Formats: sequence, C-alpha cells, structure tokens
Amino acid sequence: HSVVISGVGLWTPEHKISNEELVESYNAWAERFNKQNAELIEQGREEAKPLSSAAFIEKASGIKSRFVYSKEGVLDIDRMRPVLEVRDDDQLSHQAQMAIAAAKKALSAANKSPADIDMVIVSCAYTQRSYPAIAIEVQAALGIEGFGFDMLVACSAATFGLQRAVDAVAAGTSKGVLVINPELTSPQVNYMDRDSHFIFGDVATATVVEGAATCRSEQAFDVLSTRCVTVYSNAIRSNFGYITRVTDEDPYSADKLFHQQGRKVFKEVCPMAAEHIESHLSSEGIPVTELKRWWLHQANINMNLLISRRLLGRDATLEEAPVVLDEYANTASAGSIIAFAKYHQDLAKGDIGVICSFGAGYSIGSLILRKR
Ligand code: CO8
Repeated sequence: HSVVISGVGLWTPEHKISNEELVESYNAWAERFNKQNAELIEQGREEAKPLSSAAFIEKASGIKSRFVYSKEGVLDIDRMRPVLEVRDDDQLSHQAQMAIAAAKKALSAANKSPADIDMVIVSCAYTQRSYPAIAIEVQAALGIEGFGFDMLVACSAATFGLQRAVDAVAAGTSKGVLVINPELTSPQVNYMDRDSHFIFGDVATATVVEGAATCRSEQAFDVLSTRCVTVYSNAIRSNFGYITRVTDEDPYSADKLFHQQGRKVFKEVCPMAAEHIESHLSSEGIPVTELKRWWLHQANINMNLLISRRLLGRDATLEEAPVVLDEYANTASAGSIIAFAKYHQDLAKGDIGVICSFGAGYSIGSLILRKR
C-alpha cells in the first residue's frame, strides 16, 4: 500500500515567555541564593549560582522566546516551576486537552473525520501518567473506534511514531492513524539551572497518516521512506520515574529533571544526524541537492546550520530549512513537525523534503516525503 501524510495540525499555547523575562527571573533567584548562602560560598562549601544572559541564549541557541501551557509560577522566584491545577479522574487531562486541540486541526487539514481513523499514537517526551494511556483518553474523547497507545522516544518521538503509523498503513492493518505529540515539557525544565532554563517550550502537533487511495487532501505527501536509529548515551538524561517513591531519593533533585552535557551533545549528534540524512537519501537514490525542504529538529540553530553545511557545503537558506525555534524554543519531538506544519504549502507537486529529528537516547528518525 502506498502511504501518505494527508494532514498536519499545530496547537500553540497562548502564554509566551521571552528570554528577557526568563533571565530576569532566573537572575533574581540566583542573586538571592548567592546572598543567602554567602558564607557557605565564601567557605567553598556551596557553589555560587552563575548569572544568565539573554544575549548568550540567543547567540548560543537561536532561541528568543518560548510558549508555555501555564505561565503562572515559572517566573516566581519562590516557585520556579509552572502551576497546573489538579484535575479529577473524570475530567480531561492536561496532555489530552493539548493533544485533542492539535488532532482536530490535523483531521480538518486532512479532510477526515474520526470515523476515518482506527489507530491513535500519542508520541512525545513525557506522559503525565502511565495508564490509562493518554492516547486512549484522546481516542475516547474524539469518538474513534480502534486502538491507541503512548510512545516515549524523547526528541524523536514524533518521527518514530510516524514510522509506526506508516508501517501499519503499509501493512494494511490500519486505515488511518493519528500521530499526536503533546509536548508538555515545562514541568520537567529546571528553571533554576542557568545552562538549561531557556531551552524548552510547550506545544502540540498532530499528523494524519493513511493510504493514498483514501486521501482527500489538497496538501498531501507521499511517504517514500522512513528510517530510525538509536545509540545509547547518557549525555541527555532525566532520572524522573515511578521508582523514586521507593528509592527514597529526593523527587525534586536536579537529576530528576532534564539535564544534559550540551557541548558533548552538539558535537556527537550533528555528525550522526548529517550522516543519517545522507545515507537515508542515498539509499533512495536521491541526491542531497534535490531536497527542496529540510524540516529539521528544532534544538539549536547552529546545529541545523552545521548539519546542512556538512551535506550541502554551504548553509541551508531559511526557505530550505525553516526555523521555528526562535519563537517556540526546543519543543522536544514536535519541533520538526511544527516546521512541517508551517512550511509545506508552497511546495510544488513532486518536490521532495525530509523530516528529521535528533536528540536524547541518542535517537534519530527521518521520513522522506514527496508532495503529491
Ligand atoms: N547565560 C550565560 N552564559 C551561559 C549560559 C547562560 N544561560 N549557559 C551557559 N553559559 C556559559 C557557560 O558556562 C560557558 O562559560 P565558560 O566558557 O566560561 O565555561 C559558556 O557560556 C559556553 O557554554 P557552552 O559551551 O555550554 O555553550 P554552548 O555554545 O555549547 O551552548 C547549548 C549551550 C545552547 C545548550 C548548546 O550546547 C546546545 O544547544 N547543545 C545541543 C543540545 C541539544 O540539542 N540537546 C538536545 C536536548 S533535547 C532532547 O533530546 C529531548 C529531551 C526531552 C525533552 C525534555 C523536556 C524538558
């Protein structure tokens, strides 16, 4: 069966935090910490908190701002984490709410109704609970018959989820699949860590995957090929998990939140991603120069430029490799899908593009698409 992506949806939270706001709050928190711990710092028993800078953030990452699901609490130096209300078991969960908003947009872009879908994959960096799956909650709320499950593959959750969807449709076991990426990252961001407080934002994306024969969309892409790879690394890690209840560790300690060795990640992941894209394209007989669009993972502008430079011998233009991280920051697996959602309508029939994610795991996933 020939498989298409027939619709993509993007849901953006209403709240925004600029670098300047974030840095002002972090620096106020750090200065207070240093004042309160002046004696210990003087004695060398505590490390002074370094100050952050909006200019550094923009230069080192390309990030100018991020969207958040809840802004309350994030900038409060007595809290330094968002506030989310507890919802009863019979209310819609936060993540399902985000997922449904994006899913409805993807369905409408694909010109499909829930009756056309029989598989729901919620694929993202974190789910707010282990069971029942967020995907099954979404399935019920949208009135979809079939099945759903959650998948966690950090930054490559969206591309790995899409590969599952493409395979299911190609095998004839599913007629239509919703792959949804409700990236609620802000609860896992350490807003008290100078090196990572600026990296992430919240968003939700969704895509509809189906057979070419049922496609009723004006903006559809043939999926020519998918490829996923993982190589174990501790350079990006979170030790948050259900067993901390019995290991008696501090559930709020920094290692329970997102942390990374950013330089190491940068150096190791860029060549991996460049080689991955190159070998994926070459196995399909497509020269890199034929690529009209690169919907790359959105972690760092310099990473994306380095990857395109390795493959093209020059920096990709903004038209070739659109950037959304300036406005959205790193949104884990959703980044490349935001780029795809915002920048696909101008492509002509036959144009080829690649979606590629790279990140924690390490994990790399790519899809080669051709505009129909
Ligand atoms: N303000 C001012 N100065 C700073 C700041 C700051 N905020 N942060 C660091 N500095 C300083 C450093 O201390 C250092 O000073 P010195 O030279 O005196 O030691 C100097 O600036 C340079 O620091 P770095 O070498 O660390 O700076 P880089 O140029 O490497 O930039 C980045 C740091 C932006 C983090 C960069 O390394 C990067 O983007 N690396 C790639 C990271 C990446 O892509 N990671 C992927 C993570 S996402 C993922 O995989 C999914 C996880 C799941 C989602 C999690 C949701 C919460």
